[in-house]
Amino acid sequence: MIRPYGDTMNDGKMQFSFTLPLPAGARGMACAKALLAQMGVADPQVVHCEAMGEGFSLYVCYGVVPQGIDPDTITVSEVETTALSQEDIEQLIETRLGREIVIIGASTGTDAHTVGIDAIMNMKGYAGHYGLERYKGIRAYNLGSQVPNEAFIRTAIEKKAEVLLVSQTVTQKDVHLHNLVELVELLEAEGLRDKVVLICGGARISHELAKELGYDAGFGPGKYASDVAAFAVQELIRRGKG
Ligand code: B12
Repeated sequence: MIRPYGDTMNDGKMQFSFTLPLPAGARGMACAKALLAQMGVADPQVVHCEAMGEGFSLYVCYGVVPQGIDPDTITVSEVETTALSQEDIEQLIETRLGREIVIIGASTGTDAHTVGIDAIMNMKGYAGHYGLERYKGIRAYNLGSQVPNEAFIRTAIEKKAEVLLVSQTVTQKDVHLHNLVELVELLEAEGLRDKVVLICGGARISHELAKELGYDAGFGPGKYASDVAAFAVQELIRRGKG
């Protein structure tokens, strides 16, 4: 069994951060503490309280949780693919597919966040990892943000895209789920779903969620162009698209 680590191994110390619909002050701090106690957190402490606009306040608290976890009892769903470098991927495209592959990507629906999809696609890349536009053998089209699902599919057909990348950042009221599911339904209606490699990504996207929604893979924080390209290229090879 393992427990969270704060000062000493397995001491169970955790940090909590949340907002309450109360002005910053003594009542808010007391409520934050009481809430943690109700959650079974021992020795709750409010270490930071800050106003967040009128009538709202942010809290950072510490406390000790009694629970532990056995990592061996937890199943994890991860993209199962061999990690490859940009050079390995380019070589694989040349030798196994023997042609350029077309990839389109966008932040779809009402989502205006572009940094995630840019990180994966833009030539200059992100955190030292070049984006797909830089890869030999990949023709990448980044359609930007707030692209309606219908327009996304239209462009995919026009460009003969084999790999579709969807970025979803906003999760308020599960808008990302509705939007991602709608795209799958539209692709199915067009008879295209099985003809493309469909990948989604974003801060709250896991591979498990992506599979549940009908995607081939999902990528979250800490993933880069090479992770996506390695999966896409190996998936095309697996499907005999060489
Ligand atoms: C910058 C930003 C904005 C900018 C966006 C500008 C732009 N051009 O992108 C602006 C100001 C426009 C904005 C607006 C809003 N935002 Co905003 N925004 C952020 C912020 C600060 C950073 C997001 C970001 O750029 N992250 C960096 C990138 C690199 O990370 P990433 O997206 O996770 O991408 C990585 C992976 O997830 C993955 N990935 C991402 N996409 C894809 C796609 C594929 C195919 C693959 C394979 C991988 C992949 O790869 C990337 C690299 O590893 C976050 C808070 C935060 N610190 O995260 C809030 C945040 C995302 N925003 C939020 C909100 C609520 C909004 C607004 C609704 C606010 C409002 N009330 O108006 C609006 C929504 C507008 C809209 N219609 O979409 C919330 C979302 C909360 C939620 N539960 O949904 C956040 C978390 C802030 C918060 N704590 O409340 N926002």
